[in-house]
Amino acid sequence: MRCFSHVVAVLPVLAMAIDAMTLSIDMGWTTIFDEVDKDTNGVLDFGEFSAWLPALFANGEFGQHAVEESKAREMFDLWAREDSSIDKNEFQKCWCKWLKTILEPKSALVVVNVQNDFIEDLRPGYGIHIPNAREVIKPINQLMMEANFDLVVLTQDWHPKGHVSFGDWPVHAIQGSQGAMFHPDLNRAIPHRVVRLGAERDAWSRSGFDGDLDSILKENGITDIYVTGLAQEVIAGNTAEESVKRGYRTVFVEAGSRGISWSRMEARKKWLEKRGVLFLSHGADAVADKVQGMVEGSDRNPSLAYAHLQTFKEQQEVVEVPTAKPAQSPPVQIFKLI
Ligand SMILES: [Ca+2]
Repeated sequence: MRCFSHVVAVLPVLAMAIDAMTLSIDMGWTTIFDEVDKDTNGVLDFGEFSAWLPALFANGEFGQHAVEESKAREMFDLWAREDSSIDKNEFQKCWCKWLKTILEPKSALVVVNVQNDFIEDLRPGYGIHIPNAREVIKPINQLMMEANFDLVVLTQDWHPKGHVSFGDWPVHAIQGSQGAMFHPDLNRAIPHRVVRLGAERDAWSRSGFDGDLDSILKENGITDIYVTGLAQEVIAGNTAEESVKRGYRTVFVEAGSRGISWSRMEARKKWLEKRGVLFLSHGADAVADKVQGMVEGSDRNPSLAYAHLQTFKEQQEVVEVPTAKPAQSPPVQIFKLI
């Protein structure tokens, strides 16, 4: 009862101090910890942690994303380790590895191969014509103009004659040819980087990461990647797969993508979703607005945060630390988060 009366005394202040509107990276982890620790006992229990999730996973200024209890529990357990509470050291780690990215992501738009040879029929027998591919240009231009990305990267297939892929695919994107150029309607007025793919005769261009995309993303401290472009189930899909595998929070923007085979696209989508890629299926008119909220950190999607958590789990190592008297004491296990 002593504890209860204490909570009642401080709750009105705490309730005002932390919500979706006020929560920001500028508060710092110690302030946030103190706000979430309602009973001021110096650790966060699951009740305190889950009560805070609606503010953390805000959907714009006034809404919130639903979080399944099992996933909330998984999020809590990873940082709490084995004692069912998160102390300050654990919360600091949670902050550095996970919360900072949720509150203030650094986002890159990766536009895959919006080139003439995938869209226009310039020369008989050349190019891989993707149905309705021209439709991707308008939403991609809107994304570039309206969502405030930290970085925009355009990938470009750039093959020499006799490229290794020409056995499996029609000849396309020959270096310097009109077919290899970006579509003339694609906006290139905003600052962007270009990553060329498959420029060596024997170099496959399976995904955007086969070029120097990864080093450009790392140079810019990118945490979140929005993949779009051509073709959905081939290089764009492979780029999303590689992105999530490398630990980036990965979003696939369907409005800016088209594919060759509907059934393969659907299968590819399901497969990528299982691996943590978040698909945005908003129409061309709504997608830039949606993405803008995510890029600026006011729309904080729990699916991305959950997928991000899975990469920590995969990286988690058990390090055996020898004790001073190994014969008498069992080794201490430290769970190390990379
Ligand atoms: Ca507490």
